[in-house]
Amino acid sequence: MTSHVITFPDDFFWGAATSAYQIEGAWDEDGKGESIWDHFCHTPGNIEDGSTGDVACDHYHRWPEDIALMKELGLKAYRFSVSWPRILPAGRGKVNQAGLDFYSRLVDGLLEAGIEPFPTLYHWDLPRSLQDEGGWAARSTAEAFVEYTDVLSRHLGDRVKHWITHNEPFSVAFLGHQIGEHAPGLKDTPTSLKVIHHLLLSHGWAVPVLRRNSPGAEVGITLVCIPIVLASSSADNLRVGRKLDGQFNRWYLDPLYGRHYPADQVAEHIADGNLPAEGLVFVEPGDMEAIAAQTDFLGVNYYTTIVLRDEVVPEGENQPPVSSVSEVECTDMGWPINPDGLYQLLNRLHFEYQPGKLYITESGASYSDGPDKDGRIRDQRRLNYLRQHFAAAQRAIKCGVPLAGYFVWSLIDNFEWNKGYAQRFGLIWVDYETQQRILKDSALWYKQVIADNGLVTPT
Ligand code: IFM
Repeated sequence: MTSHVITFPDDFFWGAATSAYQIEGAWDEDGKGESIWDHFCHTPGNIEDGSTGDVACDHYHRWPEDIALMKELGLKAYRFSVSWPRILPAGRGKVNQAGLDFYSRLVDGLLEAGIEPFPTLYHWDLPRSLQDEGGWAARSTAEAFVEYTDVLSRHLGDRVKHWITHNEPFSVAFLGHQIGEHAPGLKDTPTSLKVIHHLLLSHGWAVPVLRRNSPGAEVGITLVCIPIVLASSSADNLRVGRKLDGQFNRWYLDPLYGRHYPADQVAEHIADGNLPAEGLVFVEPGDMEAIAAQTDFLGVNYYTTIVLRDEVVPEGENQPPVSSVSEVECTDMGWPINPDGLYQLLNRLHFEYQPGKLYITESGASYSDGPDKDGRIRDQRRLNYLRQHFAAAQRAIKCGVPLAGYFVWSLIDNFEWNKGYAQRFGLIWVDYETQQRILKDSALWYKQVIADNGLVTPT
């Protein structure tokens, strides 16, 4: 096999990503309010290994060490999220200065290290008191989000140049409100449709606030996109593929890019009894225009694709309409690996929706490889995953896709939501007993990729 060197644009943001609840710990320190994830994890039976994010990676206390590790890797950018209940413990009203100070120090520390901060405002840890008032199913939560955005961006807006409003509204709606695996643990599709609308609305309302408080900054939103790959063009495949693409992707992309919610999906939801015959009754005048606020970039989280094969289960048989793809290699999450899916996705987003810029705000793989006897972590499978996905991203850039950065999920091993600590996505190993961090082989390789602004890939 031959190999060749591929390179990236000069100003490409090589980064890594985390989120507040997954790494910070200090769940009730310095005036922080309770979040829905604190509550969810403290309720027995919700997390597979019975763990919580109470301590997690103790990043709240160890952030200087973590920034030093980022610097050692040569990261150009770091994506993290801000814990809303650290800033506004009750969701709105009284501001917790200690929370603002924490993120202020973090941002200053990153800038001193030459690392561009990419904060996400909402990565799932809603203040619990807002959930008590209805959570994202209530329009008032979208209003509270704007207040939170204003407080935070007035404080950090002079230094932050890239803002992400939300992380993966799909996961909030689907995992948290349709199948109940994530906080707040609801199983109600009609509610989840309201939740999505209020998440998107709060994004749209937050955009002008960020522009006002952080002049010249880029503003965007992050979606998890799950391409549907059709193994044949049979009528069943096309119909089911279109439906899944509607549920996972178009329901979010279309309104954000001014196309309203997709009509075929609205009709399906009415037919399924998830919406009344009148349709989207929670949409008020002006909402769709607000949601379609002009943004500077689209953040894309990419992990896997869904492959539909011919033997797809017909609708109405009460089974998921997806056949298994056992011959495809999977990560420890059981997610099939498909680098070409990333290439196809980036092209699709560019040609169909034309965002000004794209960032891959998450992409990575869970593998449990730990230290060998010599202390080294030989996570060759993660390294292969990243190599293949970086190459796919570079092919997309060569096709004209305005991809401006790539954030590996995740900087360090962390709390993987309802799976607890068993799943490890980190470039850096965390020993949860001692909080020791060790760079895995993939991290050392990534360091070289960043230094070279490129890599060697098999042809
Ligand atoms: O850990 C999560 C992250 O919080 C959101 N995107 C997917 C990751 C892996 O499941």
